Amino acid sequence: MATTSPRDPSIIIVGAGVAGVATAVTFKRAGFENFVILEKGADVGGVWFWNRYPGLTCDVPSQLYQFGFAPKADWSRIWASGPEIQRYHRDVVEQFGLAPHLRLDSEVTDARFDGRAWTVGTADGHTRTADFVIAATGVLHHPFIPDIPGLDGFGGEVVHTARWDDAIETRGKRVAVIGSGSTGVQIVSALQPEAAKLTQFARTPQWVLWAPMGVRQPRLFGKALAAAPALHNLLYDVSLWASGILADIVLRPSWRRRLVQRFARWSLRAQVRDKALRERLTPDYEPLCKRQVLSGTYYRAIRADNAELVTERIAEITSSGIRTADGREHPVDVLVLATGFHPHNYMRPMNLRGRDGITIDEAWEKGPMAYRMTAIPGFPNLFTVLGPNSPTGSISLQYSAELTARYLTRWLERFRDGSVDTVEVTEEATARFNDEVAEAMGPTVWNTGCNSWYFTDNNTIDLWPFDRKTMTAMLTEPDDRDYRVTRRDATSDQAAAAAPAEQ
Ligand code: NA7
Repeated sequence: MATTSPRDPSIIIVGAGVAGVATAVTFKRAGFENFVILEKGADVGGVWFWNRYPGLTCDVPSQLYQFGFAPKADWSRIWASGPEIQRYHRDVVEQFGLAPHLRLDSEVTDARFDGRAWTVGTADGHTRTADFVIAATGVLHHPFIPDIPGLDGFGGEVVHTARWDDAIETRGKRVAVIGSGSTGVQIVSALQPEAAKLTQFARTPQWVLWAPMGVRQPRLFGKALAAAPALHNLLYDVSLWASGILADIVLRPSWRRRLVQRFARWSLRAQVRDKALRERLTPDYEPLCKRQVLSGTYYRAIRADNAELVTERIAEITSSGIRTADGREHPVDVLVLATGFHPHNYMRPMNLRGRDGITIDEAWEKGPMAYRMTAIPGFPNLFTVLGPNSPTGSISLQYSAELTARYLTRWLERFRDGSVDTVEVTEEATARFNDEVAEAMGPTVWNTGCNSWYFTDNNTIDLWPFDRKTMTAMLTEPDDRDYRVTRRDATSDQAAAAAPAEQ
């Protein structure tokens, strides 16, 4: 741990996934080293640590799904596998010297602001204090277990994809997969070839855009990028720019959107000739409305002789299988829940108490909200990275996390130079930002009449409805008018000089 000056802000970063690692490296590079990263898992990587199901692949090309500060030339595939991405996070932690800051198996259970600093407790009974808390707790990390009658009494193996157990044998077994999102599609493709029978229970069909997800990145290409870092940086910048086209497609109706939607319809028509099956695979909403699923193998898998698509509603789970509403029994040995997550929990169920004891549940009574994804009224010196309204459906998450972290260093700098002790976003600025978000959501494809995990219980869409340029403009320099800043007088400054984060 680096030595600290009296005004060196002590920081607790919660989470060592994409957001936490981006934040830690950004802070370190900006000269803030007095931080500790608390991670509840046994390793870094966040979703890439927790998710290990067969077939796990990132649906963003690897040359874009990486940190701007840590370009990786030698990805083995154009769309990297989960394990390779997790290894990448471990390598980045190593490369940027984050290991001494990292506390694994440290789940934060509560955090309380006392008017001056934060006290953060972990499940192992440890308590730490810090000037700032950064909640980099991610979005898709609390598995959603459906409330289906009889689930508890099932006699075979049950596993949620986000808690995969390598000991589970699916080869030669009758496997049922519930769910048809990205995960359901990937795991059906992976398990079908060796299962005795693969039955997928799809409550809502999804558009599946054809993409050659298994294609390898040519070795020579990786070598060329490694040999020419300038070229590699250029490729990254071009990829970021090109991803702006995707943002434009989802944000506004245009011929570009229609073209992609036609491609989605073609993907189904071209790969599923059987009219009856095609009909059951055809969604009744626009392509791109839900999180778009990509696959080059799914339709082949579900057409296979040992596969069956069941669109009938599940009535109950029995001790030996699944009974659908039409009274049919589907015998099952292994039941796979590809049923997604509670995506709007963020740092909850952490017991988070801000100014005057306000809890995060009280602050988020009307759903999770944060000014520009990062600041919450009532919670001074606490910021989220990839918090509410993060661009999970449009802009690079790594770009967004790094940008947000750099923005936060502005406050850390002002804390260090003594011009700020506590900083809290105002209610007005947050409400204004939320109004802008609500208005901008209007023409987005997410708002065209489907039910997706993007929607909160309050029927708002928890995504970023602006382009990358707007995001960059919003998160470059804090606007003082949107914040309430306090500064203790010089005497108390000296008395209460920031304590380094307890290790
Ligand atoms: P998703 O996209 O939230 O998909 C969950 C799936 O589970 C979806 O098909 C749901 O059907 C289905 N589901 C949930 N509850 C039930 C019940 N009770 N009965 C039947 N089916 C159910 O999660 P994923 O893990 O696939 O993907 C999450 C993200 O990870 C993905 O978007 C990428 O960003 C990466 P529904 O559509 O609600 O009818």
